[in-house]
Amino acid sequence: MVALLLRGFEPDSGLTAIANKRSRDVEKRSSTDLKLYALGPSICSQRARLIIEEKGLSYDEHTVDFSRSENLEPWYLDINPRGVVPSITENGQSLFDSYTIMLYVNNQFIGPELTPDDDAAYEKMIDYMKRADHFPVRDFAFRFSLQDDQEMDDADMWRLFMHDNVVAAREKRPELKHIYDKKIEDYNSMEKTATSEEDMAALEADCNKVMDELDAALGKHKWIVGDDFSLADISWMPIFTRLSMMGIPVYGEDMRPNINRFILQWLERPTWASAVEGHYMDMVDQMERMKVQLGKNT
Ligand SMILES: N[C@@H](CCC(=O)N[C@@H](CS)C(=O)NCC(=O)O)C(=O)O
Repeated sequence: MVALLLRGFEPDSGLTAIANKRSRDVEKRSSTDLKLYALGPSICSQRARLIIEEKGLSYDEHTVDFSRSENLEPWYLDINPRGVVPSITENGQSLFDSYTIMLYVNNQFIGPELTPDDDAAYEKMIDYMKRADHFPVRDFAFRFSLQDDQEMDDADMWRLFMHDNVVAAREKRPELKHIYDKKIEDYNSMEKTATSEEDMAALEADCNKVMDELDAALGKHKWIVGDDFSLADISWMPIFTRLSMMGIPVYGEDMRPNINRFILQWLERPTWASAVEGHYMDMVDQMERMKVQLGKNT
């Protein structure tokens, strides 16, 4: 029934073009029926939830149940043809990709302005957002999960589980093979990178370089591109914290102290509790179901 109701959304129907406009050139309005499709603490979901909440907008959230392959169902692929989170829908239109969602929500709606007016600062913000978007957190997560001496191997289980589910979906709906095949290819490439010493050393070097750059930027002003909070800050915070949670610390009192201060500033923002911390447990049931399916009952 839900599938029938949602069919007809037009993914990306011109909204990306609006997202890419400068905020000052877009007339602001209030939101009406904004809906977020997300998965708890996933980095990209955090970004989409954070922009909506930082703007002070009301919204409904639907937790996409990956453990039941909801992301692979036709109704969700109508909204997000990549079968990933996050996506937003409003008034019969949908938009995906956290980078685009952040720009769009900031541009469209009444609320605090989260992009700098100054052209040079704006370009810098876009550059930092794109680099955050391409940052290979997944590869670090899978690499970490492959180490023998750590217990939290959830990331690799997650990859295997997702892979199996896409294969099953492809058998069930061969007409969507073109979408499922791309996902299978993606999961396979992830495994290759995580098991290659060379690839991981290169990723680590890139990671250190960008972290040093961000620490230096934060040594000059309160937030990443200036003294005002911006979309660049929303883009990077989930990466800093996720790497730390995975045992790859990139900041601390004695290590990149400016990023450390940035995180302490973040903890003061009300959206930390509502859009980040409050969603850490959203995946517990899904992880349990995944372990049962993989025969790894705890
Ligand atoms: N560039 C996209 C990436 C979306 C993405 O990969 N989302 C992850 C969660 S952070 C996901 O849904 N992964 C599941 C999968 O790869 O099948 C964005 O920023 O929205």
